[in-house]
Amino acid sequence: MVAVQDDAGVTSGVGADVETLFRDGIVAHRGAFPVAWVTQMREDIEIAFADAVKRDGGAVPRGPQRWYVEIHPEQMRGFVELATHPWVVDMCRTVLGDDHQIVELGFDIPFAGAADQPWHRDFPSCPKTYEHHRLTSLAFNLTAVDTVPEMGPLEIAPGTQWEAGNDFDHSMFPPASEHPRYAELAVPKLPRMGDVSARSALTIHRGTANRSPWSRPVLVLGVDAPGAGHAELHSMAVTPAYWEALPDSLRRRLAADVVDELPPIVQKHQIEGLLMGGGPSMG
Ligand SMILES: O=C(O)CCC(=O)C(=O)O
Repeated sequence: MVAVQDDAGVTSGVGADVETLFRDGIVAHRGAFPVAWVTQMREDIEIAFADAVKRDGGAVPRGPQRWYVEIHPEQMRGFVELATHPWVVDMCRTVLGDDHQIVELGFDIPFAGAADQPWHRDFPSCPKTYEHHRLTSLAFNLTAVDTVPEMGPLEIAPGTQWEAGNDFDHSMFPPASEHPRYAELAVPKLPRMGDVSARSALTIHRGTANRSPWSRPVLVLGVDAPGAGHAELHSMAVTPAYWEALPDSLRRRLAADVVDELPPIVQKHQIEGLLMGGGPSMG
């Protein structure tokens, strides 16, 4: 286990998890939230989805029967508990530094009939990561259901967060010739309600075909190290009263505009190669 020092000189309790994250590109923390809290999160996801899917650009297709929706913190009743959860805060501070910023809140929903996605990462890598093995952003995921294989779990190819990918289509989609290698590495993730994971969105991954009758909603909290630059892809906002009620420590970590009325979010972070269910390398 690595001993990780935070900026205050205190040894962090997440050293082993950080080590797993750096090795695999993903690490789970089981049972972080009560099931009742997750049930409420699911209700909020379903309300937000019903609203977003009616609006142009409200829900982005990520393949057949699969959508991504970005929301404002106020749309999720448990946002403060999530963003201030000690494991989440410790992982952010240890990996991204004290000045990290929460830049994105959203969710994926693969419904019954969702297909295998092409292997991909969510954005291009950068030399800091592939040359110096520094992670400049993290995605925290929380499943809204107990995942079973029929639901088409997220598959991840451990260790691939360090691949440069400069030859990938759009620097995000590895060539078809590499797919067997990722399939060989692939680990299906079967999280349960209450679990939270932290991953690098650069770790090559894909959602798989949902052959069950159930949807598999997954919340996403995106966090950047200073200068990582993902905030401009997102549009989080909060109302003045909500902002004032947040703990100081969270206000400092939240990249959100303070506005009188929350604007409906029109998605800016499209992954073009996933829109139709095939990556650029798949034609
Ligand atoms: O199915 C999942 O959990 C992840 C989906 C995904 O990777 C994406 O839409 O970019």
